[in-house]
Amino acid sequence: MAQRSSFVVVANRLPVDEVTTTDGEKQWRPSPGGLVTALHPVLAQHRGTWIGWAGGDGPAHDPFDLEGIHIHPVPLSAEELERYYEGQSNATIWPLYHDAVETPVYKRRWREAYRVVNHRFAQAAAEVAAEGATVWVQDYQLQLVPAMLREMRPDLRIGFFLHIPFPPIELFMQMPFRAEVLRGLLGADLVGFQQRLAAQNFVRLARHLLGLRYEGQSIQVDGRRVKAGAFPISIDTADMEKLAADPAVQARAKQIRAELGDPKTIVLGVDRLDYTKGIELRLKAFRELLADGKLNVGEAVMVQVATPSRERVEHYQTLRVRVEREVGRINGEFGRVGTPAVHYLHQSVSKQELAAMYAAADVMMVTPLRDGMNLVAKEYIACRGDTGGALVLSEFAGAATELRQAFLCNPHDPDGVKDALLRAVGAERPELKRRMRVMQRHLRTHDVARWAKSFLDELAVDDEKAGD
Ligand code: ADQ
Repeated sequence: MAQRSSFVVVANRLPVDEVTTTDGEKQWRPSPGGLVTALHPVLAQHRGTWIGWAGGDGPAHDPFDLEGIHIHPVPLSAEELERYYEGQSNATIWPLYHDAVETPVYKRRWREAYRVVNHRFAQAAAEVAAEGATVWVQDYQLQLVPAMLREMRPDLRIGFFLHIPFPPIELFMQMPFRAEVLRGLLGADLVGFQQRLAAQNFVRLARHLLGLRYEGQSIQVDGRRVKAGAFPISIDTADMEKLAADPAVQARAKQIRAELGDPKTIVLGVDRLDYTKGIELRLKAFRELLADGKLNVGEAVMVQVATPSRERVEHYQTLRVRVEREVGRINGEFGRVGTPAVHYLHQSVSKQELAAMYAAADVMMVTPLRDGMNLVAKEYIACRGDTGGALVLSEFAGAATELRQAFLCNPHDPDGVKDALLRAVGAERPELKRRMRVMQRHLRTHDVARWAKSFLDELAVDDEKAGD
């Protein structure tokens, strides 16, 4: 019989990776991420369980304990990976929820696989959750889980958090099994979003599509009350500040600048290679400023680190071709021997190297066309203990609601992006310091632990029992 937990996290991915040691033995290693850092104390305190996919398409692994967390793997077959994960999650829902900046693809067999896999996750949660337990379901891959789980286990307190945007009604209505997805989410007691606007989209959609009544952010469903709310996610600010202050990281930052030829301005981009992140438009802005003579090669250099992502999904393959063509074009036109205009890394880098890059960069460009939050923007701010550096930030990133002192821009307006970049490059030190300080103060109080706590506190409030 499975271990029963009073706190259960259900996410597509487990916070662990299976690695093969030098003597060929397989081992589990924690894969650190913001979510697990934030939830670890709660999980450890409640002998909590994390349900998720362990990577790969092999048979199910037995549950095990790692660093105080009970890990409960859910298997996916190769076909399910293609249909549920790459298909329905990343070629249908991901683009649709990001303003359809790429055209969403709708396929019946993907939806079917999504249902089957969501049911498997719900069943796993129903098995491991203790009587009256709290279950927190994460993100767009698992939107049907709350309703499925409620059906199996009406005694549970169920929360759901969406890490990506929730689209306006007109867009959501495109989706063939829209009502099923909405009902899936309404199985939760609390549905959390990154932004207030997303929560509003959700309650309005409930009325529009299912004729449900709502008051404020609270929807009436089958005699229950489902609350919606904004819970902007964040980073482990203290940890990031500490990492950036490490002398080895600071030394590496200096070394990076020297390796780049000691330019006046280092412009940095760090993203998953994803079409929502606005990598192309940022490269184009840089190219046009070089062409206009407003920036000069040698004085200004751009570094773009793009982590390989979802490489079997077609949208991502064509994006890679376009980005690499643009980098080649800029370097071909403006580079000199030994002095390229753009350094492009299609790789994942370590947290230390990332912190050193943030510390070295004079201008950080975060220019998504649409982004739930964007943690890169917050990480950059936390790494600027020297209060130097400038953040150019898209108004369409959730982070823009909080980081008002960034150089904000509309990523759909190329001249606006160029203008924000130039203002960031030209800003004087006292101005940069003023902006940076305000944002750093905000992030010190609004970190990822606060995010998790505020969601879980709200989830624990039972309005029906409170009798209002
Ligand atoms: P993502 O779309 O993955 O997350 P983001 O929030 O920027 O986007 O997080 C990316 C993370 O990956 C950051 O912690 C960053 O440091 C790391 N990373 C990026 N490139 C890297 C590289 N080359 N090497 C190593 N690490 C790299 C989704 C939503 C976001 C939301 C988060 C959390 O799309 O909007 O902020 O979830 O809710």
